[in-house]
Amino acid sequence: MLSTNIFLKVIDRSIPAQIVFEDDLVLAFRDIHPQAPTHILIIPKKEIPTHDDLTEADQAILGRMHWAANQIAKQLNLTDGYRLVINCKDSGGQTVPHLHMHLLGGRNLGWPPG
Ligand code: IU
Repeated sequence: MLSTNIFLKVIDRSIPAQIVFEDDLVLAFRDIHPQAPTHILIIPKKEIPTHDDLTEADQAILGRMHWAANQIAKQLNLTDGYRLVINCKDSGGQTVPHLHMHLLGGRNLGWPPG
């Protein structure tokens, strides 16, 4: 079940977050319940609830989210590799209704995911 959109409060700075990257389209911050030594969430500043809600006009945002992941991985020295994950809606394990990409690294990640 999707909860309320707490990430809007991270964007407007009404709740604190450890921000590691920001530009005009995206914001990235440390996950409060990290699943790996490095666990970052990369979100669009535009309100997009889920991956399923993307439109053709959002392609630049998606591209920027991946570019941010590339830059953050370098910034945080994830030289051995990392994983990018987008959970979509209830069956995909999404709990916060604002599109977000997980960047996980710093340990060997198992496959398949749970
Ligand atoms: P999910 O893909 O929707 O399941 O991921 C949501 C993530 O948001 C999850 O890893 C939470 O730990 C994380 N998170 C957070 O970093 N800060 C918050 O205030 C809340 C959730 I609520």
